[in-house]
Amino acid sequence: MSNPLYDTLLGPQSQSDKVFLHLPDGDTISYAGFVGRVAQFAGALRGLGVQPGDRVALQVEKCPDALALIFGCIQAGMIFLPLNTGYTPDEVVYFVENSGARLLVCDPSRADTLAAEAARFGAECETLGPKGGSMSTRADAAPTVAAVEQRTSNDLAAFLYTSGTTGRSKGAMLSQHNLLSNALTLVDLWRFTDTDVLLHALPIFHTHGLFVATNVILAAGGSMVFFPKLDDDALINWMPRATSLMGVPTFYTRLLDNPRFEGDVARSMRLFISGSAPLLAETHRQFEARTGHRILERYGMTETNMSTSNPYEGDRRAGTVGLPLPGVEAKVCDDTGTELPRGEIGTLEVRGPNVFQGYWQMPEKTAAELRADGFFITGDLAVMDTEGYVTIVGRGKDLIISGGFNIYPKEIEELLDGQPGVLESAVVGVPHPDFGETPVAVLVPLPGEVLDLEAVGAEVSARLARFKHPRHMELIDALPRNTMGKVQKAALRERFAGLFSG
Ligand code: MLC
Ligand code: AMP
Repeated sequence: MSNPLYDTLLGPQSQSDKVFLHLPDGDTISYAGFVGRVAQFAGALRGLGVQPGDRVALQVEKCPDALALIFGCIQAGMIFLPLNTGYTPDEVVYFVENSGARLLVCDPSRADTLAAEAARFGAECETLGPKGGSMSTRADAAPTVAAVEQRTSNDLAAFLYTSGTTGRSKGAMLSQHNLLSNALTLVDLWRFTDTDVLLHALPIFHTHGLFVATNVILAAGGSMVFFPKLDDDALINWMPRATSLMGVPTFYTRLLDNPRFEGDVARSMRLFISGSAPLLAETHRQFEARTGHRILERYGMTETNMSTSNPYEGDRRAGTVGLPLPGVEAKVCDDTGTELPRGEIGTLEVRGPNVFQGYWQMPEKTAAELRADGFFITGDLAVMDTEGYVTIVGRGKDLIISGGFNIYPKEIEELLDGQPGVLESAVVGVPHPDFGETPVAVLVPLPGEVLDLEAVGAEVSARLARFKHPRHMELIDALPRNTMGKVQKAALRERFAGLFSG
């Protein structure tokens, strides 16, 4: 029997007393303890009748049991779908329906709203939170040893939903091999070992916190300090006992803004990694001046895991995302997929064992982004220099990244356009000192209508996760358009450029 992800990430340490998780209150969970808890969740899932290959959707707060449930899915051969805890019930129900999930595990506070909705689509609902829930109770009653379901490298391990510039979110299908090959490459490239202690303050529903941070630590046999969320003071308190940090750029700007982040607080650290959004070269420089450490920036996507990274040894170049990972090909292309000469700007395409298997039940969307020869069209505009260093210079896709969360303007515009009294709208990303970018909306009222922006805001709050809410909404007589009738978003971006960072 084999299950490559389970065997590689959990198998070697299953009897070990070594600490896997340090919890901020001082408690610890050993590898053996974690593996036992994972087995209990595998047993609980099986007890509910969930079968190998079934989808399990999770919208749960970050806590050790949430992580054990995810690995319980791996042990029992189920496909897990981790969901942003900020999503509204409307958003969650879409994922349950689209994925055909057999089970939804949500926070106990949400069960009343979500259970009936999930049932409409044939999914059962269980609960789990930092203080327990029905799923944890089921796990408590299950044995700490359980069979490991046979899986091959090509079997699917996870669906990660990602929005697009058109239509609803798509489930990116990730195989065991996608996840495992990337984790092993990163362990090697970034020199992770069993002596590493990673400060883990990222959410565990995205590629960064789950597949990069957690899988790398498990594959290396290291430990992590498992914070429920980013708290820069807590990071600073733990830093002298840690070796590494992975974060989005907001982590680094918040650390730099904290007067306690000084002196030799980072003395035991060997590596600071940034990704998921552009790190300003200025932040890179300030961080080096303060700590002596050059942040290692890397680049990835939900569909590809990690694709490029600055080197561990060698030149970490501020403003670049480094070189293609070993085993990953990256090229800068024109619209037809023809590679452009070095130094020219085009769309970045990547191919390798990291690239996903396609979008769940959306063959036409898969075909539009994944070429027949295996290259994935990232939609990011990039330039590659003669040494192979890649710089992301912009986005071909209409996307805003706020504090590492992706926001597709189209989704907000569709909601705004549907509000009473709205003729049309446009949403653009503008610079924000904390989140990097944040959405701003302009709305054109129907002729003769008086628009109530407060009512529009209330509808946005009810329907969309908080991080997607425009931080500013403004009425406008007409959208700026070019002669072809296309909305000139660049003009709007310019108009609001100084709104938060003036
Ligand atoms: C929280 N809020 C956000 C937000 N995060 N708003 C916009 N953008 C965000 N990213 C909201 C909260 O709901 C709150 O609303 C208010 O903003 C302030 O909250 P906060 O307490 O300051 O936020 P905090 O919890 O500190 O979160 C900020 C953050 C967090 C940046 C630390 O968002 C975060 O951990 N981001 C990481 C995302 C991530 O992991 N991305 C990886 C994607 S994978 P209110 O109403 O209460 O004021 C990927 C591939 C790759 O991209 O390459 O890695
Ligand atoms: P997601 O779909 O949430 O995985 O987000 C992936 C997107 O984040 C990429 O397509 C890029 O636009 C962006 N991204 C990730 N890492 C970086 C980085 N280091 N620099 C710039 N953009 C990044």
